[in-house]
Amino acid sequence: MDCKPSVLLLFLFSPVCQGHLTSHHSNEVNLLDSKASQGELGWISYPSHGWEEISGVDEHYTPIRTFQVCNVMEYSQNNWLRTNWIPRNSAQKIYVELKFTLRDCNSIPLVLGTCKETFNLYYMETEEDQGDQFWEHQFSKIDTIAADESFTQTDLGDRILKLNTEVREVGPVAQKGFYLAFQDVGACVALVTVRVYFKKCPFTVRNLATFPDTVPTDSQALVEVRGSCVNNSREAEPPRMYCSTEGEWLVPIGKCLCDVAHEPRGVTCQVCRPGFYKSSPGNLRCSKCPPHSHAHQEGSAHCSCEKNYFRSEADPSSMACTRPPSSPRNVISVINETSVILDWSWPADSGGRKDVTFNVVCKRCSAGQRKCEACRGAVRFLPRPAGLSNTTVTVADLLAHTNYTFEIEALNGVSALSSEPRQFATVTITTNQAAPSPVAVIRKDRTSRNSISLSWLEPERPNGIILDYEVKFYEKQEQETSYTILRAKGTNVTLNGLKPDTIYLLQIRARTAAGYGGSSRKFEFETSPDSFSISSENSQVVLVAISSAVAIILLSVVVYLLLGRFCGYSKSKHPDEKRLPFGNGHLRLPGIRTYVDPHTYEDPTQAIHEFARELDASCIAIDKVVGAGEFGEVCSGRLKQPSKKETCVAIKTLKSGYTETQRRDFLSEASIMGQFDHPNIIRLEGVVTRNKPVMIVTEYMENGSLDCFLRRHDAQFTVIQLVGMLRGIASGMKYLSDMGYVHRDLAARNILVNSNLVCKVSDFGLSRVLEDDPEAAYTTRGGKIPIRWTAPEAIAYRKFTSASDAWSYGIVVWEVMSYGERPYWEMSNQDVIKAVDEGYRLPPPMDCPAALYQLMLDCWQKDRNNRPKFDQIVSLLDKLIRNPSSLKIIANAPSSPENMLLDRTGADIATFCSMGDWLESMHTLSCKDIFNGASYSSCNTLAKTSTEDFKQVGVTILGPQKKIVSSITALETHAKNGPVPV
Ligand code: ACK
Repeated sequence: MDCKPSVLLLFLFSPVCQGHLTSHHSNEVNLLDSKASQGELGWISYPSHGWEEISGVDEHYTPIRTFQVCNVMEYSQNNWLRTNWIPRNSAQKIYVELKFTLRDCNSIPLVLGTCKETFNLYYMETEEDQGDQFWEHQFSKIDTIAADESFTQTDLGDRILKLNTEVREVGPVAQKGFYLAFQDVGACVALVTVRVYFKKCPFTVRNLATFPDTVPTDSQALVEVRGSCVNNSREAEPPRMYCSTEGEWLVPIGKCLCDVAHEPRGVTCQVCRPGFYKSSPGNLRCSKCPPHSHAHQEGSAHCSCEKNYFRSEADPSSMACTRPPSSPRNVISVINETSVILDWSWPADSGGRKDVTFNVVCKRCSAGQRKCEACRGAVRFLPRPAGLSNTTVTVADLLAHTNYTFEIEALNGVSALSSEPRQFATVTITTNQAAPSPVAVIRKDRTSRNSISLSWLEPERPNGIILDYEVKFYEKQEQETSYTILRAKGTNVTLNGLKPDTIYLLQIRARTAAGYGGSSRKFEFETSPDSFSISSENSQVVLVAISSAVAIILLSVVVYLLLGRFCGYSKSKHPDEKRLPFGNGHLRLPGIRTYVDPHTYEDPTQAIHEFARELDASCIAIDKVVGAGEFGEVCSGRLKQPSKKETCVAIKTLKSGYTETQRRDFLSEASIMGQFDHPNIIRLEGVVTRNKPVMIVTEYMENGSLDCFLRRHDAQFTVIQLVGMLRGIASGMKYLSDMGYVHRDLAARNILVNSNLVCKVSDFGLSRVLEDDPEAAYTTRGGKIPIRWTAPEAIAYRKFTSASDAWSYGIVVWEVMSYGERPYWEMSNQDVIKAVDEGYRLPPPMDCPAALYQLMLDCWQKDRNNRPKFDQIVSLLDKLIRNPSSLKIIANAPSSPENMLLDRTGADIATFCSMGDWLESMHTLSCKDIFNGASYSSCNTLAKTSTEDFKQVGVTILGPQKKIVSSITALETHAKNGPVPV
């Protein structure tokens, strides 16, 4: 056997080998580890000269037991090595890890072709240890094991040991235990270690739940495992996890929460430390006790308040403990006869709370303040005596010349919890002289046909010596239009000279040195019937007849006056009702009057004489110059025509040195105006063409042009008045559009206002369109157009229609509602065109009713067909006037910003970062300075700025303020909705 090869170098481990000797994973449970055995393993070797057990050392020079066989020189090898009985434990599937070396047959010289390079692995399950019995055929083969590596020969002839590691799975195993067996059929192999293990999911804690050691099943199915919450925690959602066949925990679901007064620390829930608390279950850390509270013990759910500090029931445990407020300070009283206004300062210490309120107790005191008693119920507190959130109260109905003490106490949410004595601020006052209270009781003592005797009781509170009583009476029927007043020294009076059988109403009031007291309520008395009077039935008939007649007359007068005085409310005479002289072969539609362009007349003088009356210059007296027009001065004066009343007139003159074209253009306005007859169109009285200066005489409008008028009377009209004016303008425009006349320059400056606030459309002309209007600017196409008032299609391609007039009307509405503000403020015409084209629109003026802003937006529809017609505008405004509550919803109220379209005022608002930038772009630098100093810097702050805020920072000049507020509305809308193009 000397020539028998050996496994050699079995225990010399090269560095390459060391990597294979990995440590076991924590989820592997060993059933057998040959390495762990120090002594003989005692495995059965059959035949006995096959496998032999040898002692060696591992890489750490720890002694280990190994088995080797190397009968390569002999034929028909069948050497078995059987392990001891291995209990299965709870394993369902076992793993066999073999570490071995194997010589490669080429490295063995002189082998006779019997050399093998594999061996076989077997197992056998049994319910119990079978001792030394061994029957080869009872074993089942697991696998043939070949070496990945083997002994190899280097060039130098050295052999290097390669340690192979092979793992095989066996399962399912079901019996109590099993044996492994290794069959060698002629290889040169050394079994260095044999390890048998199974896998498990090891005990773990996830989401504060513990999961026990779990052995996976042999199949691929996951094992669902329910976790248990760690100590001091409770299930928020049942904790679960899955154990995989590889012994890994998967998919943690659910969790546990640490109990009150406990916090998570690592995988446990621990009590809160002293000074900390936790009032609800959860996995947050314990919180530090809030101010004025403490937790001396560990594990506190709440912190207790320090002495004299409290927590109200509604206070959360995270809130600091608080205390009652100190007393109010600096009480001031302002006495007004028998009422007093008390005013005080906030307490120096509000106790750390915001819910401070005040109670006021009234005490009536004797002179010297020695004895005080609670005031009786008659005293009135405004708004109330207790629970005051403001630092003021008015106390009324006190007695005159009386001393009062008021105790003012500040309270907060914890005042009721404190046993400390309460602190008051007191103020003592003495009321003044006061007028007497009203006479409450009047009695009828005697009545006759012509007189009534009455008596009454002195007022409950005379508040001084009553000098006399005033007795006022009148016939009930006359409704106080005429009445009689008597004075009585005492408390009775006889009213003489009354009508028989008539009801009288009567009121009495007492007078002291302090003046008259309040009047009594109205008392009703009736005189005795007159025996000679007509029967009561007849008298009623007569009375009804008389009253009806009077009512009808009154009504007629009122209607007549209204018709004549208010443009907004008046029913205008229909244009067709008065026929004007037409002729000249122009096309007329039957029944519909249309406007005739005077330029279509070959001879313009003919047009003038067709439509305008020639006035005798001697009938006209010029008083003064009121303005300047394109062709000459505008004067006021008087017109006295034969057999007519003298009237005030406006006189437009044509300045001397005019050309024939200028004369024609000047008079064309009269030719146009003369065709119109409507209460809201300026009325032409006539022209003077035969004398010089040539004049156009119109009715006089006392208040001049609307834009200046509104600027002069900023914020002085009610919304209804403004809507009335707009209604008048719309009515005039309806008339013009019905006539087929397109105004082209409708703007507040071209509306005149008379003394009754009636608005009339003026400034008619042809070539004048826009020649004499200072607002008109040349467009790229050469026309001169008042850009800000003009519809986009008229600017772009001179498409002037009644629909473009409607656009201008929308601008007029904006001008009126903003009291003559300049549309688009200081933006350049080019910017206006661009902004409007991009879909942006003027924002609503301040306090503008939403309905009117909607009307503006409708007028500013890009598609002119979608704009309202003037008749629709008139009926809309009529409806608003009839239903004034519809005007109460304000367009610029933040509640309805979605209705508002944007004004970008020439620049992208989003690009302005500060109020300063914005204002700079608006050219209101004086305001900018103010704002910079007042920390109105961010757009957000700006958007929240109210008119009140502006007042505070000193922007009180109405122009810029309005401008800014409008811009703010735009900003606000922008901030909320982003830009909203139409
Ligand atoms: O705003 P105003 O005072 O009103 O200034 C202008 C100025 O003449 C130039 O147009 C005034 N004006 C024009 N027509 C009339 C009129 N019919 N009645 C009173 N003022 C008028 C206008």
